[in-house]
Amino acid sequence: MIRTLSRRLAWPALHAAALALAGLSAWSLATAAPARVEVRQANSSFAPGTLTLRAGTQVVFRNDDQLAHNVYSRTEGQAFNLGMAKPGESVERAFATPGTVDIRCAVHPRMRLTLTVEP
Ligand SMILES: [Cu+2]
Repeated sequence: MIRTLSRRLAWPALHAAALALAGLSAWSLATAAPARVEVRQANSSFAPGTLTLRAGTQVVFRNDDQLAHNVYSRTEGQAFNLGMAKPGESVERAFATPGTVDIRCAVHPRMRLTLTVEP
């Protein structure tokens, strides 16, 4: 008798909790989590070589090569240097300012990524 009663009470409560959790995670994705985009470095190239994203997006530069890379930019107002990244390592940066950013590798001058940051 008590067992039956507690089962009847527990099921709607669990259901409500699951709905609340689902709602919370949807809210988190929509409003709280910054967008992340991955750029690979493979065969001494950026992949993709051109990229458009919204301001505030975090870009993860993953080194999938057998040699080190050094991601940097000298674009006016957007300059940065993420330092050397060994094979298998990732470095990252958020791009907050709209504009076109010319991204390169300090080790391999032919490596280029044209990044367009939209407002
Ligand atoms: Cu490189």
